[in-house]
Amino acid sequence: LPLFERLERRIVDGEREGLEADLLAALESRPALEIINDTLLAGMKTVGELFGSGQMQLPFVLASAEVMKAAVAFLEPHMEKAEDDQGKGTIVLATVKGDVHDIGKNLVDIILTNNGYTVVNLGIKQPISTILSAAQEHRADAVGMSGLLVKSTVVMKENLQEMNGRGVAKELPVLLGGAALTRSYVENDLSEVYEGRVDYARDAFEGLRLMDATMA
Ligand code: B1M
Repeated sequence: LPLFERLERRIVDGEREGLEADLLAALESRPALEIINDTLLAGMKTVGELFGSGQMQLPFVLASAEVMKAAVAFLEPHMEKAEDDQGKGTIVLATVKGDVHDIGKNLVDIILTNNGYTVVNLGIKQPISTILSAAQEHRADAVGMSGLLVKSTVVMKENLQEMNGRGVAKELPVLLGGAALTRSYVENDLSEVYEGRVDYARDAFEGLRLMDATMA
């Protein structure tokens, strides 16, 4: 297979051996971010489709996710950083309670960090109490929550209600993302619930644009 097709295939097949050599070769003709967006994420999309239609079993999905993570970790030092653009603000980022999916969240971390934000990445399965403690401790300017399961969309709603109850909504804008969310659910339903600002980001770049807008 040609290089980029082979790289995409590696994600689908969970094939780690020789990954770094292929990524190095890919970097000769494309920037790291483009490799992630156009090639690696295309592979993850196929994984999602195969899993969703019952053609791929969970251990293989896990293997694909591991290769994806290894590839992103390898590419990260090769990404462009906005050096003169530091100190734009602090965001606490987490995957919500009950949800282990973190590839998208970690991409958001990388994009925001490379563009001047301080990101406090709490990891997966984080209850709102932990998220809010971290926000307070780090004097965060915003909270970002990721979740890929349908039930995570309910958790996000409960989290926003909890934030209202604690009286922190006005000072903590919230950024939400993850495959189970829709723009209309966030912009209509959740905006009604939350007493502060809540935005939906389709991908990590929209997350960056929204953070820039929030901090402006
Ligand atoms: Co699971 N999984 N999974 N999974 N998994 C999904 C989400 C699923 C849609 C697959 C399917 O059925 N087609 C399905 C959910 C169905 C539903 O809820 N209705 C599902 C399921 C069912 C499950 C389990 C329940 C399976 C089981 O155990 N029987 C289980 C859940 C465990 C749990 O959470 N409690 C499970 C487990 C796993 C693995 C561990 C094997 C693995 C995750 C490994 C990991 O993350 N470390 C995994 C994977 C890999 C997937 C799919 C195939 C791929 C997810 C992914 O990484 N995509 C996924 C299929 C799919 O999403 N369609 C699936 C790439 C990633 C970059 O995309 O995270 O969406 P994503 O991020 C995007 C945007 O959404 C956005 O930016 C990114 C792009 O730039 N974004 C944000 C995300 N977060 C953001 C936050 C922001 C802003 C933007 O601001 C804060």
